[in-house]
Amino acid sequence: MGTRRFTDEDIQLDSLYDDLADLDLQPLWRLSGTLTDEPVPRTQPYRWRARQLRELGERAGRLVPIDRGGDRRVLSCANPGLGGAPHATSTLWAGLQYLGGHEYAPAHRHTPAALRFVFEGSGVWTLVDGDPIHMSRGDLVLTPSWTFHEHHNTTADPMLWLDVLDVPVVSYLESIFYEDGPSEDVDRRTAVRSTAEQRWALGSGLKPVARDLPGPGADHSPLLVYRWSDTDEALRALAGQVERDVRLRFTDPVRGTDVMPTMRCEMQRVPAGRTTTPHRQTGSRVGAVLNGTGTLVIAGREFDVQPGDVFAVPSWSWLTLASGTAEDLDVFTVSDAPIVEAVRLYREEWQEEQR
Ligand code: 1HN
Repeated sequence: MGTRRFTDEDIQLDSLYDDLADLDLQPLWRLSGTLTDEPVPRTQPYRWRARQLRELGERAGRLVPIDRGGDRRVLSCANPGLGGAPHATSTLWAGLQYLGGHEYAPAHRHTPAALRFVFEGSGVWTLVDGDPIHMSRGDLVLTPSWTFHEHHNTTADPMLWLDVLDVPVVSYLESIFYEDGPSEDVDRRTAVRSTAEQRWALGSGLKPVARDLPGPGADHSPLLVYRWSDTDEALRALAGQVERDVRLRFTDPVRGTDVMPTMRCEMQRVPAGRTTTPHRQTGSRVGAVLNGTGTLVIAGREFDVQPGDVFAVPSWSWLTLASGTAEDLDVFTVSDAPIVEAVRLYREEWQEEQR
């Protein structure tokens, strides 16, 4: 397919457009929509329901084996604004992974970075470059760019988690690399506590200073898992000190930066019966509800939410979260903010007058 052919009633101009098209050139003076007053995202506000994700995950579990080639049983969230791409937003891939009892997903690595946020179950270990990390509900597990990772379920119960990757960005940059693990054999090691936690989850602002321990490495947080019990405790501690909602950012324990160069992870708690101040930021986000029910308003569209729901927030779209009256609403979000900040395009705004 050639480039777009512009036309004009003026014969000479029309002939110019013809020649331009032949040479794959386009006249800027006829191109509109390149520079908009504000971002006009293709990503649509959207919500995938937990009940449907779980039911379909289970069905896939019965029908689709995990083999080399397929490798992972993931239902990818395809935002209807993105022309059929299996992307949740313009920059983020999100999907529900279903690993049945005693199943395993073999080792591989790729340049897109990934993270897991656990919805259900507690029988899976993810090995990240050989370090066995136990996963349970509410945990955040990192598999940074180019780290080998594999999952194995030691129990008879299925496990479900949300995968979020920076695939759309790495793909856009035409920088995807992939490699199978060194062995077809599954590494079924487990550990009570990962090596990463033993070294880097010392708490109280402490970090190890030892010549014979490897340093943290520059590319991502050396801590590869953030436990729900710690997140919950921190949310509780802060809840009494703020007026409305509490938001925590997951950070590299050594540098205080985002957990990975491309993705920012946060957990927000909206106390029962409260509504957050409308907020918007450049760059897109994927969210997941861990606890509670409520209503989200994304760019004027309203979505009721339940635990396990996944949603997409387009760039520069107002987002308001309202919790139900019975329970606090806990929402995990992933954004592309580290990239947007790195290229100095980050803007955010609160709609204070709605207080
Ligand atoms: C991947 O490697 C995993 O390792 C999950 O669990 C989801 C989605 C796109 C590309 C690679 C995994 C993925 C993925």
